Amino acid sequence: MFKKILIANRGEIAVRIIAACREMGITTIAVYSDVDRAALHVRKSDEAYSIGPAPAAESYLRMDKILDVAKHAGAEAIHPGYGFLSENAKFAQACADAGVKFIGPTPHAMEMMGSKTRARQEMEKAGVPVVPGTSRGLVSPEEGEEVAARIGYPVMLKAAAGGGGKGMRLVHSSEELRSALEYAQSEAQRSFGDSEVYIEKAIVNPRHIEMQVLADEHGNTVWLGERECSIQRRHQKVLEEAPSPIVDADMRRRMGEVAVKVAQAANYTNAGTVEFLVDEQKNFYFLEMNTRLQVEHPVTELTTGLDLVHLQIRIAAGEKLPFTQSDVEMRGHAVECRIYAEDPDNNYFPSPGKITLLLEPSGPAIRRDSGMYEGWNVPVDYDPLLAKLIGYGSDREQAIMRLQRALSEYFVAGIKTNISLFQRILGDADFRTAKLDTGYLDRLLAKGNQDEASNARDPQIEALEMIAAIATGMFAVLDPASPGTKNGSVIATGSGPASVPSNWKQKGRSEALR
Ligand code: MV4
Repeated sequence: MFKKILIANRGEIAVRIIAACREMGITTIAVYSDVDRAALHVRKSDEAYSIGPAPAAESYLRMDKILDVAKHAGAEAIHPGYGFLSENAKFAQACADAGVKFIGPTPHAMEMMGSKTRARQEMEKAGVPVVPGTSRGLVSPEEGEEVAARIGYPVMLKAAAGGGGKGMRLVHSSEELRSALEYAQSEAQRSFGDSEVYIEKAIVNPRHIEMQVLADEHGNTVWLGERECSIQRRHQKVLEEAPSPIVDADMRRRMGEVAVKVAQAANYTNAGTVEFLVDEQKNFYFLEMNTRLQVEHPVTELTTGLDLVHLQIRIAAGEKLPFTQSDVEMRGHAVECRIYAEDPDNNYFPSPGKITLLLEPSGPAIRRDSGMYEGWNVPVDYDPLLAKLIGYGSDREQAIMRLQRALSEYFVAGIKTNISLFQRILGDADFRTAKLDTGYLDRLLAKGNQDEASNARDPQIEALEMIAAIATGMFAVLDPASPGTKNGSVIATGSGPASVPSNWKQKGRSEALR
């Protein structure tokens, strides 16, 4: 087993990986940019090295600097986390060349999945269901029109080098196709330096469901169940759950077996995720494979009882998978909320700044993976994901109930967060009945805006109510017997004198408040 691992990442995922290393007795090496000098992953690691200025291109994306640190500090392996260099085949190759183990798949597997047309070709060959369409770049608008006429409109134009929705165009009719293709090709060229665009039949109101796989370096591959990831906004996932409420045991096994086939066709090793689009008839189609540990991996950990980071490290160290497919048991339900530093009242715009007060939930079946602490300054330079709050239960209802309770206890001051959004989602009738597809969140937010418009309130009256509430709280702190308290604790309204059932309790609380 490795003695020392470098974590080429920051935030909650770096903290998560450090925790796994600590459990395994592995020394951790953090890297940080100038604005992350005091970040939580730096404070939690055994050693930490500066790698440059705030912009990721000058720090967390600098392969040379990270490999220099690895050599200097004696790291035997590098965990890339997600984002940054995690799906960069050149980095995986540079690690191999430097004699440092990259904790992830081979450069070859990463390259195959990096090109969407190449991946489609390989998957068709392997007998994996893909969305009807072409597996090569379109050479002319005429070819596009021909294929579209055959598979039927609407169609989707996609960049071969894309993923995550960039360079993607929905086309409803042949009249739109020529200009849409030109647009998609030029956007693909601008974004990826590669203008290759292919065509697929558009799946209407799809769900996004993905399957976790794990493969060791001895030819053993297993699937670990699916995650429902349809709740997203602008290709950014917001809430994920395992299992998917629409997947039954038979569909799960079929999806799992297809995912294993995908992994084997790519000679895949380590942890990976096979993404599927699922149509309204529950047909599923291979979309792409993510060659990294994903943000939402905790819901799979909670429902399988496995530790994916431990297993990634053991696989990278050359160990065999310590279990077989028939040993994998899925139990209960887990729901994850991604807590972002963004302002719900300002179109979910990033909201960096200092965290002045932080009260964090815990309790039965609540997991919190966090990269923040009170007093920390959230930088503007990176993804605004602060933490993930995950609720587990024996069924979906219990997981949701626990999550609602925990969310009500979460208090972050100094910056804006999207915590309020989750109370809306978890209380929403369509969410409760699992009427989900990739358009769900946009519909919910549109509904909310209507409600807000019809319930428009006078901001001056709102401000006065706020002042009154703060004043009540202050009186409570200064004088536990004030009308604003009951048994020494603050109550919501300040009407009438508080009863005093127990004097010693009140004294104790007033002491504690000093
Ligand atoms: C699609 C699709 C409908 N039909 N492909 C968006 C991101 C990229 N990875 C694939 N995406 C889609 N591909 C066909 N043939 C709808 C989407 C899509 C989507 C997929 C997953 C999660 C969220 C999404 C939001 C909008 C569109």
